[in-house]
Amino acid sequence: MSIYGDCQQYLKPILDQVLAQIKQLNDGYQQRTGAKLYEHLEGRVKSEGSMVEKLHRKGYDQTPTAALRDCKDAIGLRIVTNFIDDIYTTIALLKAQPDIAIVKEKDYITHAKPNGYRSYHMIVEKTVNYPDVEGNFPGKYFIEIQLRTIAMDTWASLEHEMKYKHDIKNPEMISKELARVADDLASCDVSMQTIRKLIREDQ
Ligand code: 0O2
Repeated sequence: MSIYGDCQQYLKPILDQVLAQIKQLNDGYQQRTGAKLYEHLEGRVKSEGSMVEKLHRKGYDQTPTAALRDCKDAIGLRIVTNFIDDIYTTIALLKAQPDIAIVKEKDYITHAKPNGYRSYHMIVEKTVNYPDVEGNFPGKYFIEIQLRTIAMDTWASLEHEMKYKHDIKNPEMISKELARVADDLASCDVSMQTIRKLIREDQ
């Protein structure tokens, strides 16, 4: 029996639908402006094992309702952009989608985490032509969307890898260095955006 119960069968199709929807937004934007919204887009359904572990860690019941309603990242997307501006343009386009409601937003770009982590997180609720765990039809499913630049993504990947290495000799120094690099990368993101603005003003 899946931790997602009968809804397990719908998670991958919903992920595929939302990926296609965002690709379509990008196509439309590209046709209008000649520029792309994002560099790449990826998504996953949280594995059964990770969901069971997360429910345990958060003190939730081991039930499909807890996995799909208390935890809101069974379906997750990451949108990686070239420039900071593109993140906010993408957010505005997502907010205009009639089948997507915004549930929660966290702007770790304006307010970076103390360790240097930067990213924009959204929990959205998408209405779909499948039943949901509460028996509604059309159903509603939460999706976690993380938006970040390539620089932020590179940093987060390295930092994530570090978290699972327990044999690091000088963890404080490494954390300090990671935070310094996060600030340097953030400053590069701002410079790159300024350069793009200057190029566009010239044209
Ligand atoms: P995975 O395997 O990436 O899905 P939540 O834990 O989601 O219930 P919370 O604490 O509000 O709720 O989460 P938040 O702050 O929105 O962050 C959720 C996800 O963002 C994490 O997922 C990471 O993917 C990413 N993230 C947040 N903070 C950091 C950080 O400091 N470094 C890195 N590398 N990634 C971060 P999970 O839960 O780790 O699981």
